[in-house]
Amino acid sequence: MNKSERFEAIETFKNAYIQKIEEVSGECFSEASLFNQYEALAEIIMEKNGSLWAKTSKQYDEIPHKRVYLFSIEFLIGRLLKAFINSLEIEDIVKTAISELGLDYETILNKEADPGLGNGGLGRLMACFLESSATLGLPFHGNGIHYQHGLFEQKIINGEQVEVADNWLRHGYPFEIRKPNESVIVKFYGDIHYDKIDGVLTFFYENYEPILAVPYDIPIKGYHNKTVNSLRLWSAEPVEDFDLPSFNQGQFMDAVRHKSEAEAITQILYPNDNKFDGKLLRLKQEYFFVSAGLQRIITRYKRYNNKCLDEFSNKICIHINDTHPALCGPEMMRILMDDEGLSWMDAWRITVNSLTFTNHTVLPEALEKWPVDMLKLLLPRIYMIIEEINRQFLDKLRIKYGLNESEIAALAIIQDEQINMANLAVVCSHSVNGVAALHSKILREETFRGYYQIFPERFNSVTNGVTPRRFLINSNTGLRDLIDASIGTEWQSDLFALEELMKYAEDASFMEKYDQIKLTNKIHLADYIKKHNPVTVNPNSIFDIQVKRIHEYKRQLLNALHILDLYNHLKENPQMEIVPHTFIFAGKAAPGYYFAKEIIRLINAIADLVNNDASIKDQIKVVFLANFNVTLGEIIYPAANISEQISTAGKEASGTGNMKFMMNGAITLGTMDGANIEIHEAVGDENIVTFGLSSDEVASFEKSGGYRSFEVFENNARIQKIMQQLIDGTFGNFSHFQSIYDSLLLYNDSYFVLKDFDSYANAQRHINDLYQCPDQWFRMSLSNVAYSGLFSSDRAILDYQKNIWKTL
Ligand code: CRA
Repeated sequence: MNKSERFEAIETFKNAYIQKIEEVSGECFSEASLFNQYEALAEIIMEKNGSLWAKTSKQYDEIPHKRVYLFSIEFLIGRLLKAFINSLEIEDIVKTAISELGLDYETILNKEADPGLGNGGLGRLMACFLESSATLGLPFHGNGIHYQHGLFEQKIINGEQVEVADNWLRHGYPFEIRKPNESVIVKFYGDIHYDKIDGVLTFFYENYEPILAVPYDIPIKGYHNKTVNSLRLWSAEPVEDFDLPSFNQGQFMDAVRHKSEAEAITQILYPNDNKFDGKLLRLKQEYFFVSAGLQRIITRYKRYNNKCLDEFSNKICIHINDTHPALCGPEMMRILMDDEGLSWMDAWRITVNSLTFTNHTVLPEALEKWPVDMLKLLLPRIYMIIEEINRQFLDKLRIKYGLNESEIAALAIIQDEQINMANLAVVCSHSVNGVAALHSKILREETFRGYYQIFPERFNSVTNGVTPRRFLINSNTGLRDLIDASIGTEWQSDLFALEELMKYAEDASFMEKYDQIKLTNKIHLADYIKKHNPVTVNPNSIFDIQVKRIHEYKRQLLNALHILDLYNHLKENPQMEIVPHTFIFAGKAAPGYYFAKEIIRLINAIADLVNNDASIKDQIKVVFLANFNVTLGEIIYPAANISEQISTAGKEASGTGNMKFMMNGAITLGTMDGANIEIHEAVGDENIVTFGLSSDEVASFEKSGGYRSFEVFENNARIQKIMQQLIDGTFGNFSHFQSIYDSLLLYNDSYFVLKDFDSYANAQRHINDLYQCPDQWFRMSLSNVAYSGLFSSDRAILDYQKNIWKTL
């Protein structure tokens, strides 16, 4: 764009914007509120998306490629306005126009709600996958739930987590389009009768409760291209708003009861990460979006394929994201047989050939197992189908594979009057994958060992990835501009090209600019901290950051106890000097997870103690930032020096925060777990700091009933001191941490916190030394950026295409 074209574009935008502000507010431009300014900008951008959206759908219909539908109970998409503006390549025009109108671009963007329609890594991964697919121009759509309330907002009051309902739709959401004419009915409860009609067994489903599923579509815009895909979220509504007969009989409460019961299904996201809690309403949610999504996909497919389903699995792939949508198997069977009249055999062939499944966890407490009675009552026809899938599968194990009864029992879908959803998903899909190399190995050798023996060809592995657009290009603009100026812009769509940065590893002027950018990002985060917490942090200190859900296996406790130990050290050695450290935490605990909440309380108690003790001369500061979400992450990742990835080895399937930090030049301090192992391989031993037990060591301790934490305690005076401090009034007379103390000592420390303590403390000391060699530190940091190509979700999507969906 030359100078006069640019000028023209800015003027045109200004006029359109002024007009739009007046349209949305009914006020003249100067009177309109900040929210009106945001609404108007969102509308203009949605109009631009809209025409590309329509064109993309038309193109997909004309040149029919295999389509992939990603079924997931969570999609954590983050704010969209800035991402849209950047992907449309109009940021410069919009920013300049807005500032020339005397308004503030960033403040306007901050009016957008951050839709919290997911708990953590799993939901955010799906959002990255959607963005990458659109950027790669692939027909790939999401299918999920339109939660009225997303993940709770976290407040920290007196050091404790307090949950506040999230009402992201309060002021409306400008990026969704409601499509009532594409609604479908989902049926719950009722009775099944069957009859032979003309020799064919036919099922009748009666007395069911119909719920209306209404889709809301959100555009997923590709970066710097014209592709716009869809994320379809289903909302539950009553088939009829109001039960008029009850109302007429004066039963006013009954008349509205049906409405609120229906709406309850999509009212709220369950706030658990990596934990199954077995509630009936959750089962309703799972079936609801599975059934609505599949019905619509099959109807649409028939419309474009002469009503014939033979080729369905060559043209459609339904991807089951963890087990929450595992009812896709039986539901697809139901639709194909009961609604479409196919035989069991034909329906089964199409179902298995269409479905693929990703497992995201091996934690036993996360594995979904629904009681048979609950499923039978809520979904009687689906239960019948699961029973039959199970019966046929077990017969096959007996006859074809010659397994004995105990081997068969281990692979059954129905076990101890429960439906094992992971087993159901494996049996109904033609591909099963883990999300990092170690995790996939554990799936093959442990979790799904028996399945791997009979279906080795079904097993795959795809290491997770994150989108560099959201987590580097749009959120670390300083680094983006430096990279662009140094190696061109190709890396933005091929992240492997970042390797070229290594040619600057010895370049002093590059290093100076690079370090300056990190400092600017740290100042930005320090300002945020100052606004939200009663502490001032030093931007020249090491920013050592752990942000993720609070979970015992992620071991925020190890980090916190080490800080307490470091503090003790400084107190005992007043002459000692370390590189100043700022330890930053953020993350939500599930509301019912008492222990995780205690960990938050402990971190805040340590922060109080350390931050207010002048004797340690500001050498360490501790910060817990409230309400971690995608938006806050975008401020945090670019500012990190150290990325804490310290889970008990074998427990973190992959991790994705580790990748976001790495891309922004943070050095991983991690265990050999999940994708840390691949990060280690990518950057080399000298550019990462690892510590702790290996997953094999953890597993072997676990097999022999754990290790003896008390022995570690007895032989380590430093550990004795910090343990004592948990219960001796160090944090105030009424502030004890007995449950933490007990879990580490009485209950044998199931997550190996004390066992790994020394190794972690050594790793921390090593970091302290490394930071004092600026050249080396710079090379380590740059290597992390340069070798992050493997961790782009573009690469992950290409792997899925090639090895799993077979769409390449
Ligand atoms: N909690 C894993 O624990 C992984 C993500 C995405 C998780 C993470 O290690 O990076 O999935 N598992 O694959 C999960 O949600 C139900 O299981 C997660 O986010």
